[in-house]
Amino acid sequence: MTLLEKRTKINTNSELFTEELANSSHELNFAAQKILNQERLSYEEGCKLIRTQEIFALGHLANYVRERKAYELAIKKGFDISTAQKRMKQVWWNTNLHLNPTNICIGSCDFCSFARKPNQEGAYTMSIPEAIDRVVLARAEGATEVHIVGGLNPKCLIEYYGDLIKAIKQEVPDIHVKAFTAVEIDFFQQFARNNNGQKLTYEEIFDALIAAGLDSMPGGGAEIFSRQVRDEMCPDKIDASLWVQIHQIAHSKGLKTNATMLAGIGEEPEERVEHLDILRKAQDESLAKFNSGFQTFIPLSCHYEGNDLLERGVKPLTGFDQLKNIAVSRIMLDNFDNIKAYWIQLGEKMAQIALSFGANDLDGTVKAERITFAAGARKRSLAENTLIDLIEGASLEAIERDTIYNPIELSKHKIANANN
Ligand code: V47
Repeated sequence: MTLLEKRTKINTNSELFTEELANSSHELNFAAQKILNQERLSYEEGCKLIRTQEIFALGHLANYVRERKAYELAIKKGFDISTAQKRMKQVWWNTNLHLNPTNICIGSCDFCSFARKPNQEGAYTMSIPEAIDRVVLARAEGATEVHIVGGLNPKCLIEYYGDLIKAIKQEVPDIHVKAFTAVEIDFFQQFARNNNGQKLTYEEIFDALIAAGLDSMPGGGAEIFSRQVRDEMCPDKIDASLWVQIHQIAHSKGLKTNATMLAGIGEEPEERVEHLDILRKAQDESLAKFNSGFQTFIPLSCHYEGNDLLERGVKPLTGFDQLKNIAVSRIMLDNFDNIKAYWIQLGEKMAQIALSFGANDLDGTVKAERITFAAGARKRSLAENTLIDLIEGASLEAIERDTIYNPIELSKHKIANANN
């Protein structure tokens, strides 16, 4: 019996298309064959995918991978076949608040329009009570997650953030705190000292933050791992190996984390595949060693207001590029359960189309996004019903989730609204 014959059939149109492609002379037949055989695509094969203009074929392949992943995850979790079949149609979203407590940053990332120097106009730092008010309000409106990231501000270190998280958990104990990029963790570590004046290790930083109430980590700060692009765009930023190391320390502590890739900052398409390859290896290691790992990959698209990247000749991503980034990441990252179409950066309509190109998550209501807004995004929040309509408009089923991908049947705020 060949591998192809042994494979569980999921009987969808995308599977049928993949089988036809595998048996054809189409330029992507190699990918279809490997996907059907559940074999991993190599870096070189990923490069062929990212360079293809065969967008429909790529989309079908990625959609098939998304469906099969959902099916297999459901079976692995002990659900029956009919539930697994339903899961193939489901797309996740959540009710979340983005909280950016400070935009003061000593970093110098050329693409960032959010950061301000301490005395620059528009520089801000929230007091803890001000930040708490925002979280309390968001919770009352149904948020189940607060996503906290900020600038590298020497006045906002582990003491400030430890107090902030503790206060959040005191006021709103049931909200999930997803906070701090690896870049911020590294920044805290540079300044943190114990009572004897000795530097804290990354492990100790995580222990302190987890004790304060940290629940998981977002995926920011990864940008593009390529050394050449980093040297040009964000030379001071931690490199790929330290970014990965910090996430793996988080995994060793049992935290789930996410991973991003910021495209459209002057990288070659092959450097995006290299980025995926690094993440795939890191995830293999984490899953083998720890009871945790990356949950979700989020391909980001650079925005250009307030930075000079376009003047410097950087080419913005096209719609094709954005869809290819979603599809190729879905195909290459075979050990990631979720691919997020971040509507803030893709726009609602492109994010909806991305759901047919391998994405299974739209992120959430977001409420008060500032980083992409500073760079020209025009919407920083979506109503729950709009998210649901986008998903249903793609003939998929919208499922509200918590941060660690448990479905939320009927959240408390909805019960409250229904009772009013
Ligand atoms: O780390 C900076 C990027 C990231 C720009 O983990 C820019 O669930 C576009 O990480 N244009 C923050 N992007 C966003 C982020 C994120 C978003 C949604 C979900 C999750 C998650 C994480 O935004 C930064 C940086 O890579 N960024 N400047 C810009 N001009």
